[in-house]
Amino acid sequence: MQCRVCNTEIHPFMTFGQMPIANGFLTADQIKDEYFYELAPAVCGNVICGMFQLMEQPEPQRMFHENYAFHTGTSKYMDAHFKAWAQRIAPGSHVIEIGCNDGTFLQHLKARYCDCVGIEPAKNVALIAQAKGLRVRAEFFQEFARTAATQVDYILAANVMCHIPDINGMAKEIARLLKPHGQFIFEDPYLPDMLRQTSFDQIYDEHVFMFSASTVKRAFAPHGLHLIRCEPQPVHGGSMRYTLSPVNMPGTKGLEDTLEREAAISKNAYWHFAERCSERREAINALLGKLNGAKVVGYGATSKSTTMLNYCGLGPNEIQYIADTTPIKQGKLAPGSHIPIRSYEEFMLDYPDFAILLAWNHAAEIMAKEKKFRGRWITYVPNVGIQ
Ligand code: DWN
Ligand code: ZN
Repeated sequence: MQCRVCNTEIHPFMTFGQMPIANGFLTADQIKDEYFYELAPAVCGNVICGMFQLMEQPEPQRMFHENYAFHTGTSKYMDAHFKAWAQRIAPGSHVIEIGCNDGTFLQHLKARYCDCVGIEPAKNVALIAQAKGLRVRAEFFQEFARTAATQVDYILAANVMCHIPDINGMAKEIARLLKPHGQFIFEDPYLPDMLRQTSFDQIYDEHVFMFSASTVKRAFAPHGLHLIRCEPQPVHGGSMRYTLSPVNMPGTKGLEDTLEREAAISKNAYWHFAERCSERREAINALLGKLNGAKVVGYGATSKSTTMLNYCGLGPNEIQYIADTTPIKQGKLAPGSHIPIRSYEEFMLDYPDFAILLAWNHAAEIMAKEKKFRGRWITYVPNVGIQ
């Protein structure tokens, strides 16, 4: 297998085994046709690349389609995050948002009088955005770029760039569609945060890359997109926002410091991470094994939880159901583990003894609204424990 950025041969440093599509919530009659692939991460050994990536990623059409299960608007905190980001975009700018999902960010940009177009390949969420009166093209960015010619002030992407395997093709089109003083700003989960917290469940089919400032800098520079700023974000379990410019100017002090810290991460860090993943799996199983007879449910049917549940070999015997506020997930089964997904009301009406916090990245929002829950929370990131 060749590195998707530089073509160097890559090898996995660990495997999570066979995995289903992370957002492939399914009905009982679909179980027999459920699709699996091997989830195994690798780090490119080429020193001028070093990209963290999956060995294998299912075809995009298996992941992003008319039944895409993740809707950005399910988190009020994320809505506030996008509102704050929109405040930093110059009013009246011409903007393209790649992967706009249900239009949560676009709405805030529109409120800033920006002339925006969203590009979203998952047709169901694109329709939701269109119904809000937003201009959204229901297609992959590469399709859009084939005919697009107008240069814009900003190209924005949140939790999207790390999903797209053809990073060179994307960079080329983004560079072409930006005005000479335009900016390409995107954010994604941050690799050093994942290593630090052993948040191994950030690794799943959609996340074909896990970026750091160093790998972003090296991947985009050959296409004339220069990394000039990086800003840590507290969302999605630790993210980084990258600002790239067609103009090659000195990076900020924050960027220089970040690059220096990243340079200190040794190759052994990945072997140690792999060891900690298997320790974490044992600890999760040991903890659940001690709760015999108690009612244990999951909270938040996240994409991340697909990795955790399948890697740990958990199913309906260990976790009765997973409560989630997203209507399209309710009544279905979680991918691979086949744990039933139930509505949030079910959780509220009959509290369990234990709730395993699968949406751990939304802990602050969830704790603020779950003050009446008298059971105990089980966490597994950053540590396994009962809170
Ligand atoms: O990159 C991606 C990120 C942005 O979103 C995608 N690849 C897919 C998705 O990942 P995820 O599914 O791990 O995202 P979340 O935001 O951690 O998912 C939270 C889930 O929990 C949603 O299904 C909604 C649900 N939820 C809930 O039931 N009650 C969320 C909150 C905040 C709640 O209070
Ligand atoms: Zn490479």
